[in-house]
Amino acid sequence: MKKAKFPKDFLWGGAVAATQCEGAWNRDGKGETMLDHCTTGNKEHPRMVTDTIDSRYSYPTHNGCHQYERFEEDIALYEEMGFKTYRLSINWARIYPNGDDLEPNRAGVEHYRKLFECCREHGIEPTVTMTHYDMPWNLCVKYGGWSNRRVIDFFLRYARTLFTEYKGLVTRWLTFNEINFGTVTYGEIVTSGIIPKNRQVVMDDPSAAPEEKSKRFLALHNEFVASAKTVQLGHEIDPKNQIGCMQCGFTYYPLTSKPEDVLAAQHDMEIWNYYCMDVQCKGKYPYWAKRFWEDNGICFDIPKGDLEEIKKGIVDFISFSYYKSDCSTATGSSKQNSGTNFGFPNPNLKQTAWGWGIDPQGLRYLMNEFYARYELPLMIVENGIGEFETKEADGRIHDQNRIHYLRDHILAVRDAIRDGVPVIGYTPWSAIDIVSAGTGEMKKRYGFIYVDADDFGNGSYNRYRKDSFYWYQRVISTNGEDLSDI
Ligand code: BGP
Repeated sequence: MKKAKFPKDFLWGGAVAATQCEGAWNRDGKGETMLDHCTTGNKEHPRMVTDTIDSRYSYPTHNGCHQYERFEEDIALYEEMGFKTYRLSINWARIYPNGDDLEPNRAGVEHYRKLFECCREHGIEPTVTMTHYDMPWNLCVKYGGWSNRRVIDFFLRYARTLFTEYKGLVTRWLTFNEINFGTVTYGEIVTSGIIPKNRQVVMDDPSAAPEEKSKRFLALHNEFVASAKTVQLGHEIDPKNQIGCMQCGFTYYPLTSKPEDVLAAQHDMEIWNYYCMDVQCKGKYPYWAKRFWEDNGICFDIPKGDLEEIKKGIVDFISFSYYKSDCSTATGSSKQNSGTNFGFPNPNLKQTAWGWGIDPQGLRYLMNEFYARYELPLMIVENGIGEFETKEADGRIHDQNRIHYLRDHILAVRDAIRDGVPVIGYTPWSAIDIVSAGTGEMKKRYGFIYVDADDFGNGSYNRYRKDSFYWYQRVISTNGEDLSDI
């Protein structure tokens, strides 16, 4: 195996999101969020959004993996693995329970202070997402989520609180998790906080009317303005702050060499990746946006001054998630189902149990695309494989597939570094088993640490080191040089 070329200060770590790991959904003054109203689903049945918390259903975020109360134990395990950084998120509704409150909830503020201090004490630098699928429910119901411009000011109040309270403790921030999901129904719900008319959390609803799409793209526009103002505010409060965008990285290949399939792939790359990245990384909408809006009947106003704000708030770096690649075709319809599935499956790739095409080279391809286009440093803040796993009688978990998946993707990152792409760090999804965002299942496991819990909140929630825990420990201690099996 060739020598790794990871920089000395490379940030190895792991990632989670508050709504998926914390639990304690109604403790210490926390408000309800959109995800707190999403039921457990699976790959055949989409999650549902219910108006009230209905005892007939289970709501996986209400339990997460109990990290709210067990964070000290988890962070000690991360230190044992050698994490340099922990990518986690603050739950917006712990700080501003209704989103439009004038004063923050002190218990929420103090909880995260303890959490960040604990990370620092264990030699781990926090990388913090400001919002990861946690729009306060009140903002969804009362204001229509991000489709209402007033939410920009509520978010800025929240951002100011975070930058001020955690000054010195946190300097690496991500604004909106996977903002680009906002171009389809899934993100319209989980990121933009728009309650779906049929109450189903699906990837994309082909029956969406132009007015609904217009609302969706207006919501995204408001998020862009909020993101740009947040970047400016963060720099003003502490010039040491580094603020990144966070994209779901989509690699699309043409299904065939037919020119119309090549154009379809280009179009998918544009919409899924560059619509948002151009705004956040170049400070302007892509040149093809007008035609895209026209062709799809999308119409919304851009108030005076917004485009100037957007220009002033270019991010410092690009962070992104990467799990899979898909194909595009001008003729076939794409495969969409309950979970986070999209695109046309690539016949050349093996798929995970949830139907995601495993493609390490797609990561290298994407990293080169992103860097060529924006010339900003990259951080891979999510990458991993969801698997069914069982704990053996001796307490061991043999997750060989995860080890192979991560090894091949780390090799792809190393290749991209050798290509000349500057990379800050790599935080696989997920540091520990947590509930899936797409399907709400606990049994779709991603972690280095096994959590004894099922989809419905049963179990001891005790932690067990998987084989990948020991493997990743060695990867980090050799700075990516030793990737061999254990
Ligand atoms: C990303 C989200 C994460 C995470 C991950 C895996 O899109 O940012 O929150 O959940 O995907 O997806 P899933 O949980 O649906 O398997």
